[in-house]
Order: sequence, then structure tokens, then C-alpha cells
Amino acid sequence: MSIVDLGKNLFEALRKITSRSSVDREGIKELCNDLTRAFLKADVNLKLALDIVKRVENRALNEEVPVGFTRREHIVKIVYEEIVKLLGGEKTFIPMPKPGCLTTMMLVGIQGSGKTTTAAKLARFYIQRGFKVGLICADTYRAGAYQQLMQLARDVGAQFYGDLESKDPIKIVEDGIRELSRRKVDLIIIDTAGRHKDEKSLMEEARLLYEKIKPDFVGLILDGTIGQQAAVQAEAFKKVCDVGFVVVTKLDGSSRGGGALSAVAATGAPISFIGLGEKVSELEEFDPARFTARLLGLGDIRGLIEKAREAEVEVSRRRASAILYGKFTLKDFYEQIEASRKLGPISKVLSLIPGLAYRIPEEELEEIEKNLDKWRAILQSMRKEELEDPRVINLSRIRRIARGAGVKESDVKELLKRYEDARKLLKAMRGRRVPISKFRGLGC
Ligand SMILES: Nc1nc2c(ncn2[C@@H]2O[C@H](COP(=O)(O)OP(=O)(O)O)[C@@H](O)[C@H]2O)c(=O)[nH]1
Ligand SMILES: [Mg+2]
Repeated sequence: MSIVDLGKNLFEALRKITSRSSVDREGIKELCNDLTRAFLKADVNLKLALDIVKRVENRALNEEVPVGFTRREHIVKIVYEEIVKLLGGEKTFIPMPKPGCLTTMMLVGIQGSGKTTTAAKLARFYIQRGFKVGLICADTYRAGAYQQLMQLARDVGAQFYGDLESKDPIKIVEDGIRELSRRKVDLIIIDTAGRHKDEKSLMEEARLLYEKIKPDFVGLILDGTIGQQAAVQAEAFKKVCDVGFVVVTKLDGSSRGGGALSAVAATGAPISFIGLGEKVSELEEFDPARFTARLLGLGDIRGLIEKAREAEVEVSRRRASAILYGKFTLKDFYEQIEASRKLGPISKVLSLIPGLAYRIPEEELEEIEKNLDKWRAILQSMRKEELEDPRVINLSRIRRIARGAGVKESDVKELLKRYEDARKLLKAMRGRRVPISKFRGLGC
């Protein structure tokens, strides 16, 4: 179980509505019920879940469909936008060390939330961006805390400071800052203790350390597996120190991750990173828009097939699965080209797909557009048996097709090559999701 389950359920809800013959009140109602179920399963707070679903419903029923969108595309867009909002909106925040000064960052959180692991992950993150980083172990409670952090510091190439003799975290941190600044680090990350008999003394220690050290940033580490309860911890820590950013950990193993992320976002604390595994490399900058696009499965082949379907293009379920399973004839290729024609200019089709990681240069778009027209003419000049099985197309047939379409023979060859590439790619990815960037220039 993981956050992926929430994505699957949301995707399924969207798939259902986009495959209906028409989008009516009843379809929207059903979508809203499916969304509510998916959110609650992921432990999204009931009020937040009801709010977002209400907004989706209102917008789907009342908003005018923007020019260039189909009704169904519009609904996918609404769901996408509302989830982005639920997870904190478009803005992202990554704390950055100030150039030329020593920056201090203190990590707080309860025991087991992932502070020590995240301290190492963050050290690695900043080291990769060219900063010299030092780690301080201020956990004087847990046996082995010192060894754990020292080993991690070695693994990621960070400086380390700790003091096994002392039981005073404030003194350790003050000494550590002095020592590490002598070693000329740019950033110091302070790993604190989370083990306390009661919550009150944990908060008290966090407050004392915070007031004494006055770190530039306080990072709160929250365990994503506790779902919406994460917000309760966020509120408690916000009372004792100025939480500058949040890291939600263990999203790889949690079906409640959506609940944790949405609840924390609702407290107004920016989620800067998410932890997606035990390894030091398994940290990701958190970007609600990108995260949501991935969660909903937009920007992949299924998204594209959905898009084609949304535009009321005849892409039957059978054909879609035939395409995915490698039986991909020139006729299918032709239909895809026609489909993208009906969707509008390629640049628009691509811009509809949120989270698309790259922007195609303008010249390349024009090239694709030009080719589409040419390819359409070529495919129209082909005979049925050629469309069914392009292997029958020999040189003399190429000559005939080129004449019929008013293009050069090399254009026909180019199209056949593109088709062959598309066929191979589709065959290779059976069942696997392939990022849309692989579809560059395939005309679909
Ligand atoms: N699956 C997974 N495990 C994590 C993640 N972050 C931390 N852990 C594990 O959670 C446990 C507690 O982590 P630790 O850093 O020692 O927590 P601390 O007590 O807050 O310092 C360890 O077993 C870590 O390997 C994460 O993002 N994903
Ligand atoms: Mg620890």
C-alpha cells in the first residue's frame, strides 16, 4: 500500500467519467462520490474531503467550459487544480543557505518520524547543490543516535559533530556550531532528539533549543503513515518554534500519505520535501502541481489515450488495448494523427497535459505540425492492404503513394520509419507507463 493507491483510485474515478458517453449531472455526482471515497480511504480529513468535492461539483456544474477544452477535459482539469490546491497550491518553497554566511537548520519531530534519516538526505541534497554541509547530533537520549548520524554523514560526505560525553543538547549544538564553522561549512543541520516520556517535555526541549540556538530554519519532520494526525503534530510544534518548512516522510509505504499531505498543507506550513524510502537518495522536492499530475497518471500514454477519447475521437477500447499490445497498424497510426488533428494544434494538446516536464521548442512544434499534414496526405494515398500491413510497401508502391500525395518519396520513407519507431516503442512498453517525452515527434 502506498500513496500510489490514492492515485489509482482518483485515476479510476476520472477514467469512469471520461469514458461515459456524455457528462451529465448524474456522471458528475458519481465522480464526486468516487472522489470522496478515494480521499477518505487515504485518510484525508473529512471536512477537507467534503470541501474539495463540493468545489469540484460546483465548478463542474457551473463553470463555462473554456475554449479549446472538451467538457471532459475540463473536468479532469478541475479535479487536477483542486487537488493541487488541497496539497498546498502552486507555490513551492525550498529553504536555501545564504551565500557567504553560515546557515543553521534545526530538525524537530517526534521519535521515529525520520529526523536522522532526513538530516542525512538533506545534507546530501545541499551537498549536491555545491554547499559544504555539517551535521550535529543533538540527540542525547537514544543510544546509537551518535553512531547512526556519524555513519550517515560519512555516507553522504558531510562533516559531523557530536559529543558522547555530554547530555546537554544546547551545549552540544553551541560547541558544534563553533567547531563546524571553523571547518568552514556553509550549512549546519541539527538533528535533535524525539524521545521523551511525554509530549510536554519534548515540546519544552524543542522550544529551549530553538530560543537558544535561533536557527535560520526549523524543519519539522512528520511521519506520513499517521495520516491526518500529522496536522496535530504540526500545530503543536508551530506553537513552540517557528516552523519554516515541513518534510513528510515514509510516503512510499503509506496509504494515508494523501491525508498527511493535505492536513499539513491546511495548517499553512509549507511542505518542502517528501521522503520516499529509507535510502539517503530517496528525498524529493515537493511540488504540489507535479506531484498531482503524477498522482493522477496524467502525462503518460493512458493520459493520451484518455485525451483522444475525451475529444470524441473513435478510439475504441479494443483498439486502445491493441495499440498497447503491439498490434499497431498504419491505420492506427493514421487514426492517432487524425485524433491529434481534432484535438487541435499539437502545442495545445501538450499544454493540456499538466506536469509535462519539458517544453518543446517552437520550431520543433512547427515541424511536427507540417509533418502531420504531409503524413495525412500520404496515409490517404495508401491502399487498404498497405495500411493493414505496411510490409507490402515496396519501392514502386512508395513511388505511387508519393505521387498520389504530392510529396517526395523520402517523405513516405520518413513516415514509414516514424511508424516503425512508434510501433517498436509501443511494443516495448506493454503495460508499462512511458513518459510522454518518449512520444516526441511521433505525431500522437
Ligand atoms: N520507508 C521509509 N522509511 C523511512 C523514511 N524516512 C525514515 N524512515 C525509516 O524510519 C525509521 C526511523 O527513522 P529515523 O531517521 O531514525 O527517525 P528519528 O527517530 O526521527 O531520527 C528508520 O527505520 C528509517 O529508515 C522514508 O521516507 N521511507
Ligand atoms: Mg534520530
